[in-house]
Amino acid sequence: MELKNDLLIRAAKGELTERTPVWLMRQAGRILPEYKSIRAKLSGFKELVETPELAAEVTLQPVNLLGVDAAIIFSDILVIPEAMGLSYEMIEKKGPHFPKTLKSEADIKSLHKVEGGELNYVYEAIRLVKKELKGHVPLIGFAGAPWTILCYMIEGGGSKTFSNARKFLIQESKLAHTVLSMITDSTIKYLHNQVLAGANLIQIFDSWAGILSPDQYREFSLPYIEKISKSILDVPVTVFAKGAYFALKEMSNLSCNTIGLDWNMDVNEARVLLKGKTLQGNLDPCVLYGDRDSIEIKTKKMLEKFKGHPHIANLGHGVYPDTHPDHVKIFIEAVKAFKA
Ligand code: 1CP
Repeated sequence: MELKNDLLIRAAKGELTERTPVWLMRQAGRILPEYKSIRAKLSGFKELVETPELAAEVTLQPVNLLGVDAAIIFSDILVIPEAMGLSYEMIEKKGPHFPKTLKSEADIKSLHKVEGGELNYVYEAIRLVKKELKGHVPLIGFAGAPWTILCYMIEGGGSKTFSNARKFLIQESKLAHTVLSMITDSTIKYLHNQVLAGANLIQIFDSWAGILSPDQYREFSLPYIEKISKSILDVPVTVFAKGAYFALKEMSNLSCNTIGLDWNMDVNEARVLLKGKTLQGNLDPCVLYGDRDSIEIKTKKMLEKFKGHPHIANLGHGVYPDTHPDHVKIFIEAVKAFKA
């Protein structure tokens, strides 16, 4: 079906659009009372992710309630390790926990590559969302970058330093490459199926890019992101590598259309280093804790920095859970009012 609002797709393809498209990372869930009330009736986060009708419903909420220019499918990057044989639990107020983690070669031998069918609930949710959207706005599909997924498979949950995952790169670099390749092949299959189900754009989240050294990033992350990006031919691809300022120049060679910038990144520098790429971002999510005037002023200031360069407005990372939805709306409306 043809898209009625295709600003995101045109901007991703390098067009200077008549106004800047806007959406927020982590816009589905977390901040909306309407999400919280659905969530409260369920056994937990996983029930929501694995029930296509419910996942579809919360995917549509920010489109209808906030007026963003894209939907992003409600899921998690951790469905990939689960489909490979490492299941996760989502502990209330704490985050993900993997009862079994990767420690040895035997653990890795017990993993399997994703064939596709394991994640049918995601594809079904995508089909339902597409049906409901009726081409109103595009739908973004996503996955974690292999390095970020490996972090959780080794660490078993969130961490400030992911030092066990980084230790693994030092002590077991060969095994690390074996797992990274398996995650890459699984992710390719997964993302191809998301596109077949109707995803209009794919974003790859490398949330833990910034904890690697430039040499490690070049060895353990970029080649796998490139393999995934190169395999997606039918829709634009966005790569968001949090904290990877040191790699922006190399990222200009990735087979993707858009690079996401976090709020620490220098926009002027990124514009030069990433000439051929659309840029996405990069308002500090904390700006949304300010009052109306300060949100409007800072959003406008951010937009000015991208003027004349293909741009998709977003925050520099996911919206924080305690952000007031009205403040998110002020941000969205400020972008829509800006003369690009
Ligand atoms: O807009 C959306 O919220 C869409 C759905 C979405 C996305 C894109 C969720 C739902 N998770 C993600 C991606 C994701 N998950 C990332 C990459 C993006 C980023 O860096 O923000 C990462 C690192 C995760 C892993 C994860 N899932 C964490 C972080 C753990 C840590 O400390 O390292 C947590 C807390 C989750 C749980 C989760 N996923 C999504 C939601 C709404 C939640 C909160 C749980 C709940 O509602 O009960």
